[in-house]
Amino acid sequence: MTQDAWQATACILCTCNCGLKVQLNAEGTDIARIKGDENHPASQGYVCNKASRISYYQHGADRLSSPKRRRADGTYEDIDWPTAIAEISERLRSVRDTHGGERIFYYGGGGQGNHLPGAYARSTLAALGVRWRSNALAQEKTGEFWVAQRMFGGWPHGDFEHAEVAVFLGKNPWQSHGVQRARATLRDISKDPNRTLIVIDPRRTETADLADIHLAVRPGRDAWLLAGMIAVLVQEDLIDRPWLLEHTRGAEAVIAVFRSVDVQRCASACGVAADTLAATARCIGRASSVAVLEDLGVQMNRHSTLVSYLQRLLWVLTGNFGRPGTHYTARGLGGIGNGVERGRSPVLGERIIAGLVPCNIIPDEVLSSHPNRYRAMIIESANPVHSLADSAKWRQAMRALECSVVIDVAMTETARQADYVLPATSQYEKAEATFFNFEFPDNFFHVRAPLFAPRDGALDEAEIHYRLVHSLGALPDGVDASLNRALEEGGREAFQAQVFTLLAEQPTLADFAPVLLYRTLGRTLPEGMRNAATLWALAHQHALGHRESLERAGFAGEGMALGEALFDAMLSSPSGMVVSSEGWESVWARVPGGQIELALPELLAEAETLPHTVPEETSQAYPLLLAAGERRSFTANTIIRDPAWRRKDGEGALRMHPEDAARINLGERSQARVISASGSAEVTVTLDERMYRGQVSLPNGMGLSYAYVDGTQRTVGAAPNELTSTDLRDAYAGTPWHKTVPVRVEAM
Ligand SMILES: Nc1nc2c(c(=O)[nH]1)N[C@H]1C(S)=C(S)[C@@H](COP(=O)(O)OP(=O)(O)OC[C@H]3O[C@@H](n4cnc5c(=O)[nH]c(N)nc54)[C@H](O)[C@@H]3O)O[C@H]1N2
Ligand SMILES: Nc1nc2c(c(=O)[nH]1)N[C@H]1C(S)=C(S)[C@@H](COP(=O)(O)OP(=O)(O)OC[C@H]3O[C@@H](n4cnc5c(=O)[nH]c(N)nc54)[C@H](O)[C@@H]3O)O[C@H]1N2
Ligand code: SF4
Ligand SMILES: [Mo]
Repeated sequence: MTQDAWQATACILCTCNCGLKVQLNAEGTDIARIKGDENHPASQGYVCNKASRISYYQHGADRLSSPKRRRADGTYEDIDWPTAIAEISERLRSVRDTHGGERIFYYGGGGQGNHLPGAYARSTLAALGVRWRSNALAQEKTGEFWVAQRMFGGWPHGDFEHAEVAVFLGKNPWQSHGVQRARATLRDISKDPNRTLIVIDPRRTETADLADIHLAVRPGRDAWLLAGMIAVLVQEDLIDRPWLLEHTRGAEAVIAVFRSVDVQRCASACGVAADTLAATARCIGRASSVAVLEDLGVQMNRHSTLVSYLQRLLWVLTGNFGRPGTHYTARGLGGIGNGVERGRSPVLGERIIAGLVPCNIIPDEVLSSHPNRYRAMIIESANPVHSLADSAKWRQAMRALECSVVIDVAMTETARQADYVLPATSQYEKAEATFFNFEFPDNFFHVRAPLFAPRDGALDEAEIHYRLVHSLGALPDGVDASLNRALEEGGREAFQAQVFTLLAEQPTLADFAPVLLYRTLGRTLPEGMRNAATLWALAHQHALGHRESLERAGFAGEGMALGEALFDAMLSSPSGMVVSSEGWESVWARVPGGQIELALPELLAEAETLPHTVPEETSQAYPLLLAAGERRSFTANTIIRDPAWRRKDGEGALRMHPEDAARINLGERSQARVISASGSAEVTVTLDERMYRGQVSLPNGMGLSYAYVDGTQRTVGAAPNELTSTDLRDAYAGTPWHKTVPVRVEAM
């Protein structure tokens, strides 16, 4: 490919994964030009201000290029791959043989732009008998998943492109996206006199600037606001009774509760005037279509699971599901959003939702003396020491493990606590894809080809997991040889037949399919695409289960040929493609029994008592509430480590209302100390009259220790989880209350 040709890829800085077109420099070592990809089926040429900065990810000075082993003094030495794989598999095997594979924990598996590591890890976990795992979804979305699963049998999303009324609850899409082409969509709604944009957020955000109605809810009190709004709908009979009768179960129980909820009490608890609250409820009740999106402002907050339930009642009671402009469940290739509850965690006995241990309890389940504690950990494509509550406790937990392994592209805060660090190729050096595809009626998928040659010393996750599984002796002899022979002699058709024969003989081989596909089929894929081999199984699964939606998307083929056609299209659609196309009837077909369950007893009971309880979130020692981890124009979790990528707010200032600041004699750019019950951090203050009085905020993803090329190591900004606590968490899902951490701020 000539250097001035435009190559397709994607932005990896948030879940939207907007399609990009890039031109490389003459040497092919860096991106020279970058623009949105018009051919991408979802983003359609859209990008935000962050996309042009992805080179900072690719060229980070602390990228890894050799496996590393920790020395007794906490420094690291480079070791070669064979040594690393042999030692790691030996030590993990020893934990498994002595204490059982269930004592080995797996964390991560993907970030905002890459979900293939987790797919390959399945083989390693099977080889070791790993049972317990988690990832970032269990510190934000599991409560929502649990509620949605029980109500809808899946995770509904809003049709914001067509909704008359759009509601953003604890969500600032102007900065954080979460819907495709967010800024364009927000502007469209805002400009249209027939549509209404409602933002519920203590802060007057950039999104709130565009809103018709901004409810500046008191921090942590959304449950009261929503309960009050539902009560208005019920008490003024703005609910859709005929629709409820046909499409839901349990409406009577819900109506009975909210008939007696005191709106006035709810209003005073949440700090929104009763008439404003009621007018907003009426706006929702009278609209022809409503779509709602909740996010961290409520998910990382008090009563988060209850709020996930109440916000759904608001739009289900008014009939806003299963038709254009309302809500749908999507038919994507991945399984994100399945909120089935199964079992309890092994030490503290907390609820397991979506197969994930609540993030907030992981370090306690390591540091415990309980015989079922986790004794080893594999962490891949995640930085939990920085991203999960209570970094100090996490560091302690990491060092208490008998063996810990981090697979990452960079030397992260988590890597610095691990026994072994394994370097992965970057997302622009291998085939990658994510499963964050929630669009409807057309759902897309995007397999990206690499832009650059792999960095010396780093390996694709597929290869890392293959080597681990092989070294653990978990692959039965002759299996890859028989698959390779089938491929050579009879192509894909013979390969399929051999896969079925093998699976019929040994069903447990399914767990090793990812690494086996990589080692066999992967060799036949175009240069650079081997890391995508495991998608072959997914393509066939999708084709077998959803032939009709695939055919509507334009695919054809009898029997197994349909899956092959899909897989081939995945590898040869550089801008992504539509993998399912459906009508609204399929949304209803996915709701169990065709009826939405409205009465979730424990949450309904809590809603009933809510107006009679008014909590105290602050105290004399900690009079302010910290929103620990706000999305700003230059934050992207910890994906980019070089602080130079930020065009503004370089040090991640503490935002504070001028009146709160004046009370403790702080001015613009004052240096201050934020102190919580768990820790403290030094910050630069910025005065922001958009803030709610009493709430201060720090951005997410700051406070990374960055190794500059000149050999110095510096940290810019405050790491939010030095201040958070594992104990401040939701009663149902264990998700953290990061938006309302009690703190005090002192001048320095
Ligand atoms: N720029 C950028 N975009 C990102 C990311 C990033 O790092 N940077 N990360 C991505 C990820 S992983 C995620 S999960 C999403 C998160 O996306 P968002 O949830 O939109 O992000 P936040 O800014 O953390 O929180 C949203 C809002 O919650 C508000 N809030 C604080 N307290 C309360 C409260 O008590 N009630 C209510 N109703 N609101 C409250 C804050 O003022 C804030 O505006 O963003 C994604 N997009
Ligand atoms: N206090 C507080 N804490 C928060 C938040 C908050 O708002 N407040 N936000 C939370 C949210 S919503 C989320 S989603 C989490 C995110 O936190 P994490 O799930 O820990 O994810 P990231 O910070 O995105 O880190 C991703 C890691 O993957 C590595 N990586 C990048 N590309 C590759 C690759 O190709 N292969 C491999 N193996 N590794 C790669 C990066 O170097 C980085 O270390 O943070 C959470 N933490
Ligand atoms: S950060 Fe911006 S450009 Fe990148 S995927 Fe998200 S919305 Fe798209
Ligand atoms: Mo997230």
